[in-house]
Amino acid sequence: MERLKRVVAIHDISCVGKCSLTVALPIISAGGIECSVIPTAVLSTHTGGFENFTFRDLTDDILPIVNHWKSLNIKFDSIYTGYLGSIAQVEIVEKTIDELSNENTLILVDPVMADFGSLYKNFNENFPDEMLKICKKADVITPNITEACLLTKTTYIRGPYTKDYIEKLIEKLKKVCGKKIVLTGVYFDENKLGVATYDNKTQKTEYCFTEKHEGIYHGTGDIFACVLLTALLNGKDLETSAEIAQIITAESIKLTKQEQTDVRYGVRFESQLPRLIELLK
Ligand code: PXL
Repeated sequence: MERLKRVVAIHDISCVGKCSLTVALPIISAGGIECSVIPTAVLSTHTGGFENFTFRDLTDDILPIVNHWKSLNIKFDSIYTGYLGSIAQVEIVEKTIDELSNENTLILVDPVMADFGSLYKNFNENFPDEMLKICKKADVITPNITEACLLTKTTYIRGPYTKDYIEKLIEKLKKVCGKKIVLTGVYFDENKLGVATYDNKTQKTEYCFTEKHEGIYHGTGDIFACVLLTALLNGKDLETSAEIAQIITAESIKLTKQEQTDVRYGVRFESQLPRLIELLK
């Protein structure tokens, strides 16, 4: 039997709202990969669209968890970071990556901090510079356009985008961080939405699009990154992994749109898990 691969997902746990660890655990497990976790904070809900959410910071628990694991000699095939609650926490996660990785560890950093041109609630303007430091340690980064602009100090513009704008943004990202880049939220017209991938192995930029659905859907960046990582760990190349992630994310959005529920509660990814398993074969 093949050895079971193990990821450590370092994110908050938003108890309701289907993002961060509540999507990482089911998706990564469905993909046949063990998902260990370091919860960075516990929130009653995510911070997008809800008021009065609780926020329990767990920064002080991170290094003791890492030290305990080191005493047990636990090894990880991959480290996956997402939403981090403060600059101090990013510094500790940077140390965690150093402690838990070796040359074979696949490090995926999703620089979760902003969308639609603005930083999320709770972050200040110095946060992107700190996030850049862990992006520099990553093998794969998955910024959306706003995050890519913040990491590269580029002026954000709303789409539709031109190929020239997207490829210049990728050029800038290549210079500052990330060996493999998956830029999300790319669209050249109002019908199709997708991603641009840059693979340092092939040195090629490729695009992958699906049908575009109007609206803001929470947690979709996390779903995308979890599927991408799972596909990469199942041996798929970057382009194929991005394509699988784009399909699963877009289909989850489509189902949510059909259901017409309150979108703050996240998208319907659950029924896509069998399809994910199929696509990973
Ligand atoms: O989906 C990203 C995310 C994760 N965690 C928390 C968030 C968000 C986005 O708003 O607020 C707490």
